[in-house]
Amino acid sequence: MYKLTEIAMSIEALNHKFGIGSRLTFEEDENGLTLVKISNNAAKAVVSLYGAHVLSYQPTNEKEVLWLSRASKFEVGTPIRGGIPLCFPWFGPHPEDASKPAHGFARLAEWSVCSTSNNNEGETTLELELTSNSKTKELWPYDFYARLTVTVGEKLKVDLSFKNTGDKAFTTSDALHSYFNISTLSSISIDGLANHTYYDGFEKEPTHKQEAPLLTISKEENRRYINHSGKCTIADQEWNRSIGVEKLGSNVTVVWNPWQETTKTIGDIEDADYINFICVEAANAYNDSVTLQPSESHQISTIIAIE
Ligand code: TA6
Repeated sequence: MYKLTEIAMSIEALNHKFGIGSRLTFEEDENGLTLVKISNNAAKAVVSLYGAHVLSYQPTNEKEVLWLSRASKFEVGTPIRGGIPLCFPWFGPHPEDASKPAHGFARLAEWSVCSTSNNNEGETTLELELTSNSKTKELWPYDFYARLTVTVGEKLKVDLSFKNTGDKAFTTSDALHSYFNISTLSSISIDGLANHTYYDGFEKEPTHKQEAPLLTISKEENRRYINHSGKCTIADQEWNRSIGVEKLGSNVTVVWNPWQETTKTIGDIEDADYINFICVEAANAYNDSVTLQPSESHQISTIIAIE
């Protein structure tokens, strides 16, 4: 188990210092995780301080936008399945040491609150931070400061920024691994990926190119599109809605669904539930990995809205 950072403040102290009336409150869930509940005129959202993990985003009068597995464990040491896991400071397996946690340790760490606010547009913003420490250095020997900014309104904006606070350069890969709630896989198509080249799964070279204007999912997919910085739109016929997924600071887009057989090997997704989500992820990886010299920063963002 990786206990990377301690819970810094009690629920009472968090509400006292950072609560904003009924718009933003802190609660402990039944598993002992600290949740931030945000509710304003435009939307509701839930964020876990464990992992700085957005668990839910629901615009007013809309269905839930993010998918959260009903089989997810909500325990320290295990990543939460669904919502928006943060992959940092590496995406996928560690490049040299497979014993290190997949997708890095950001999703396994307790993050601290640094600010909360409302703006004139009625949006509510939560800022969380994570600083390197002796435990993170056992896994990755660099000094960094990371900040996650979640803004909840008619759109959900999630920005992950990280700075090299040490004296040696480092290279990272990362992702905002968003799981989207859909009626069923056969009802969706994804626009925005045509003519882009992709790695299929873990292949060494990106040998595939998407010719079809729309991507439909009828088997396991694990596509990593390179040189892609544009918008994707997930059209869901049955629910008569589209989810727009825009991004900044990312040139790799990942589309993942494990389909039937692989889902059976994943302990925290019920066998039948793979049809209810699709991952469309903003990433920095491959030719878009990020190298930061001392004092340099990078930001990757995803902007999600029902259209
Ligand atoms: O983004 C796709 C992917 O990297 C897949 O290869 C699959 O493993 C998925 O993420 C989930 O990873 P996780 O470590 O959360 O089980």
